Amino acid sequence: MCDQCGCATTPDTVHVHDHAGVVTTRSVDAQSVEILTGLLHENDHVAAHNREHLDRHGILAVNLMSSPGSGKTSLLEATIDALGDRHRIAVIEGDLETENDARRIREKGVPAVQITTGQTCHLDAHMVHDALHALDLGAIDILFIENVGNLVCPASFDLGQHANVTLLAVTEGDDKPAKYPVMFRGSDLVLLAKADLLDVLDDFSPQKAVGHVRDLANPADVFTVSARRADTLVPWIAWLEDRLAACRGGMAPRPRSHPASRHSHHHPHHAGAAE
Ligand SMILES: Nc1nc2c(ncn2[C@@H]2O[C@H](COP(=O)(O)OP(=O)(O)OP(=O)(O)O)[C@@H](O)[C@H]2O)c(=O)[nH]1
Ligand SMILES: [Zn+2]
Ligand SMILES: [Zn+2]
Ligand SMILES: [Zn+2]
Repeated sequence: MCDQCGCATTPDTVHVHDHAGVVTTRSVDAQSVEILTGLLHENDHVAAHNREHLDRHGILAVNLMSSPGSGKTSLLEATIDALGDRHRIAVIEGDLETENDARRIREKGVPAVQITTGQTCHLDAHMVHDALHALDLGAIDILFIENVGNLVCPASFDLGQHANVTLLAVTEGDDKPAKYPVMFRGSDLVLLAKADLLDVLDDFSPQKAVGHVRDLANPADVFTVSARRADTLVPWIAWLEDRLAACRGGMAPRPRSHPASRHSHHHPHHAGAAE
């Protein structure tokens, strides 16, 4: 059983994400664990370098994560409508394929860099570094990094962000924090998304969702939002502006999941399975 992706594995294989986005399968032995640990170590170094770039420019960088289709891009579109007049926003979009999300953001008049990861199920610090150099950092106040839709792997790769924000759509069930503890334990904010659907999804309990986050010893705020109702975004916008003020004051926050906790990250997987 894979300790990260949750899928069944043969016990003797491990897949290695390298920073070019290539996934290879190797036997689990001392050497491959060493290679994997080394790659994650290198990722953390690049992430720290990214954070230096961002801090130098007083930019707030938010890593947005969720399952596929939970509403990350829709929330960004609504956030740009709510905040775009007051602050300069830019977006890095991560998807396996297509430029669709970056196109949606650009239609709002906001710069967006699309990263297509191909086989890789998460963004890493090298990909984000390349994207940072494609942006004008002097012209950005808030940078959103929309990670690949996946509740597992993105939790293990530091990108240089200041905060982790995880969406949990009310269509997904309120037990997701219990099932995907690494991601929800490392979240600085949890957004219960698509809240306009709560009336018809009577089995989703926001209180239970909050309880599952607390069970992970995470005191993070949990807000209920709908991309379709601007009034629901007020606490989210205030949360962003608080952290932006901290970045500008030289007190940039650090994300909850610290790189040190990831150095033993092993990522066993199906032999030869597509990721
Ligand atoms: N009712 C409702 N639907 C929403 C809301 N937000 C997003 N959706 C719908 O959910 C679907 C997926 O939304 P996206 O914003 O593309 O989701 P995503 O998380 O960016 O998806 P990936 O990038 O593919 O992981 C679309 O059909 C949206 O219209 C919301 O607040 N309410
Ligand atoms: Zn998206
Ligand atoms: Zn650089
Ligand atoms: Zn994986």
